[in-house]
Amino acid sequence: TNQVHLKPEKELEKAGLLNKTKIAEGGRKLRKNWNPSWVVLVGNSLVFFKDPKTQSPASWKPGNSCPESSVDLRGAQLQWANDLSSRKNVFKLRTITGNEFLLQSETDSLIREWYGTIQKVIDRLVGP
Ligand code: I3P
Repeated sequence: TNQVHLKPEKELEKAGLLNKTKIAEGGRKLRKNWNPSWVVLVGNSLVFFKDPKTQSPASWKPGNSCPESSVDLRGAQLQWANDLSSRKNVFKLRTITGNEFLLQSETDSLIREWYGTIQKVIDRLVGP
């Protein structure tokens, strides 16, 4: 039958501003390009939006908030990565497809919260 599967309401876990750079795509190393990004943790995904402060006023129209990219956290790996940057408070997120991101904040407590919350979601997706 053509039954419609209604997804349960996705739980918004966390949202905030972090510095982000992608350092690998499918296992291939990329040149770093740090940018502020609105990061939203919702359901099984980490969704990145461009920092509104860096966008033109034209992009402020309601509903015009198309995510820049999104990451499936199933099978993803998280690790502190202060060795991969001259910045402080850096962790690396590696997806199952071999995409790697560094996320960073100047605020110690904030980055620890993000690390903990993302790790919790990754663990939940693995199951007991
Ligand atoms: C990179 C840029 C990055 C820096 C990176 C540099 O230079 O300065 O900010 O990473 O260091 O290579 P360019 O703009 O010329 O590409 P961090 O800020 O994270 O230290 P790296 O090569 O040691 O990663």
